[in-house]
Amino acid sequence: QPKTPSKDDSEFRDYSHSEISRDVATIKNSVVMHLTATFLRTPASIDSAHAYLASAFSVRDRLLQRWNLTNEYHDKIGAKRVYYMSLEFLIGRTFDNALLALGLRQEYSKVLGDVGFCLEDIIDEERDAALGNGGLGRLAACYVDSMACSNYPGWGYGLRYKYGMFQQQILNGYQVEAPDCWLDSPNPWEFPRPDVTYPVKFYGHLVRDPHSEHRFKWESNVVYDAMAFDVPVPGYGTTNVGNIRLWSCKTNTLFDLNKFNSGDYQGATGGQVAAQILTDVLYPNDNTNDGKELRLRQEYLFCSATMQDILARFRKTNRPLSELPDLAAIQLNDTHPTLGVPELMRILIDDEGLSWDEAWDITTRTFAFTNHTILPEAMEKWPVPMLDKILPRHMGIIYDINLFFLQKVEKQFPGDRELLNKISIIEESNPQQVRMAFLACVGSHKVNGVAAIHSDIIKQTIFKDFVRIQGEDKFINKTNGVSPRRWMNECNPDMSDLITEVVGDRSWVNDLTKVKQLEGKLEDVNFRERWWAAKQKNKERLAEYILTTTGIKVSAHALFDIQVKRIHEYKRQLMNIFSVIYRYHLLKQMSPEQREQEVPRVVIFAGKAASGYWVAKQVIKLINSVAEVVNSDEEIGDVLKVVFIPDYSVTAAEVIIPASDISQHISTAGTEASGTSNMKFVLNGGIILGTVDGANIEIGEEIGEEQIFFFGCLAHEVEDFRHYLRFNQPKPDSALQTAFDMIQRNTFGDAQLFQPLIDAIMRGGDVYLLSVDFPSYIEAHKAVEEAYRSHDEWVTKSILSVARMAKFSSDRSIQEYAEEVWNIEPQPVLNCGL
Ligand code: RUG
Repeated sequence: QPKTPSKDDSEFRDYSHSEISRDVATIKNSVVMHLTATFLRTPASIDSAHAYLASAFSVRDRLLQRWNLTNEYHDKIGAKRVYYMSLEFLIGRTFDNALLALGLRQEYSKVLGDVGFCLEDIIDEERDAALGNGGLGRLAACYVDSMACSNYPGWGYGLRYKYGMFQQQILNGYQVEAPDCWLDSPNPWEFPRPDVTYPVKFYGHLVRDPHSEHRFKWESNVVYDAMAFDVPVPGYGTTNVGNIRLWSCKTNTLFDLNKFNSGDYQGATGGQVAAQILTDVLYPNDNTNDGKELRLRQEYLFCSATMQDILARFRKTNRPLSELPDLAAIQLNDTHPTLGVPELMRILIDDEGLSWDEAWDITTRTFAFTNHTILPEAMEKWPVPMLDKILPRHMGIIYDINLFFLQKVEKQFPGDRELLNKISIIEESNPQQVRMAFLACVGSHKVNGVAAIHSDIIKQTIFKDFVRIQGEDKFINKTNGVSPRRWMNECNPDMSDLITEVVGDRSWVNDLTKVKQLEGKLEDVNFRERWWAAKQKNKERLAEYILTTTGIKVSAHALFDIQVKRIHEYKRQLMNIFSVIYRYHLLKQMSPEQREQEVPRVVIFAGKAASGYWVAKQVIKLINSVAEVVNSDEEIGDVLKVVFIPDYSVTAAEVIIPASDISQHISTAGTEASGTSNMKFVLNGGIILGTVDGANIEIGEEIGEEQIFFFGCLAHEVEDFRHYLRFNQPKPDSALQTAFDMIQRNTFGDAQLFQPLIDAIMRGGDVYLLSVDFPSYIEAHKAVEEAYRSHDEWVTKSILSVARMAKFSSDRSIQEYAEEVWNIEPQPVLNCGL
């Protein structure tokens, strides 16, 4: 047991509360100190990798001091905290973000410049923390950023995967996956907390408590230790620093010395290997659930450690457990952390001795749930036998939750057996399955979708009966948002400087409503030119990036037409590449003089396909095959270029997004819950070509529909089209037919490779309605071209769009969650007087 000081701690406290000096000399001193004392280098043997590490550690010192202060303060005032539980945090890089947040960019630039380094090169030494697949994980990272910047006491909870999102290489046009060993070099942005470790049990058997109907003792000798790593989240322009606590499976206690001593060396480490694998790998699935046992065990390790940690913090307040919801709000980011519900019930009943009703009341007042999709393949369901084997106590609790819920519904709607079947948490399939979305819904006091259309759809589909049973008020909308810090100020410095000039200072970074002032600059010719020049510079930066990553030379004067996101059938990259093929066909029909008149275009794709998703991988191959033919066609030259940028990541996005003229968000209506890159593109002065889906709709409402190129069928029409196509052959228009014909004539290599993609449309019912939307898609492309020709019209659209995008700051989303779901208040640490 560690000892506490016997004297007053003020002696140390004074030192810990005075800010570390921020002048260049002190910074230089601390960089050199880390270089020598942390990394055993001398200034004579410094390289850019160590310059980065030493600088990052010196910035970290400044952050950790504030981090401590923030947590100490929030503890002291007994602030209610929100805990954002997410199996994914797609953080990206932290160094530049932290420098900007602390206002120390210039100082570090000077310190590094003094030894001949350029800050931008040093920033490039950092590896992304890619602990997420796409939108869902990046949203979680934006949300903790907003909590910190808006001074909300909030923590993220997640897993510290040893291997993050895989690295994508393109070989012979195909995606090849390589492990992302991001922890191979020291990570300045995590802080190991061996003192914060919890045991997590698996398997075993139950012993009923003779004195209580609901209480059990769960006995098992399969116990793993989850150890915390804290990742500080810098708040821009505030002393508050947020935290993401990531769990890693600790293995050293599992080393079997007896086996080792008897010569069984493999057996000695067997337990360690089994434990280690739990937090080794991020499942690379976006919008799919592949039902693997290891994933279930990951989810439980995460939930159990998190619940134990939240309760440990709560216990320190000495308040009764019934007050937990007054000090803690837990948000479930999708169904992945839903086991937190039965885990909290288990602890409250079995360990704390509460009655079922007391425990259920606390649990449902604490949890809230965000749904991010209605795609059937993404819906998490766990086979009852699997859950029962791995987590026997939780299976029992889930049965009871279901039983009491169904009993209540039976009272409300007597005799409606069909209703009970439909809403039961246990699906009567063979084997039975636990429907995690229903468990999350029943265990939470609020359920939200992530854009207005999506929140409406879930109320009409998966949660329709729950709305009837539990009331309209429980089901709300919280439209997603993105952080203006990363997605404007950091990634687009020139545009940000222009906005700062108009606003008068950089305060818009924390209050995006101020960008409205840009509207006053619409008629200012000089401003418009500078706006365009900033975009042009971003395009040149991307052209350079394309050259280094793909070897393809593109003209920065062409229209940059970008679709970057996970490769998925519903996102319809296939429709995009079909339209590129058709464009290529048209260009080939033209005379050189006619081609001269065309708007030159670079069509840019990037995105990863889940490793087991064959169709998505064939789409990547098709894009690369088309690129190869088009890019080497001398007749076509710069009029059309096609690029697939490998290994899409947060850092790549920061280069790609600011450079767009047009970006495509073209999911079949009703399938993309929200989308968040659509927001990022518009916030960087790009125009959207999109369907009437997800957040595109609200973006259109905010910035004016004239600023968006909408096309395609509407969500309410989709079912009828699908129904028709189930029984009738699609009728591709001549443009789509032309694209099919070109593929089938082996224009892009062996047609056999791509025939299944065409078959999915022509014989597979065209589930994503490519044949339905293609004609209006081609028309929309023509409208884009016309608008782009009129330079003035385009610049107006671009400025107006940014000016009207305030709603899509994640600060707005977080404020809404704080007020309507979490009931928490901002608690700025500044002048806290600790
Ligand atoms: O597909 C959705 C996006 O539409 C959304 O913007 C994002 C954040 O809300 O979440 C994505 N998502 C949904 N990723 N995985 C899922 C289902 O697990």
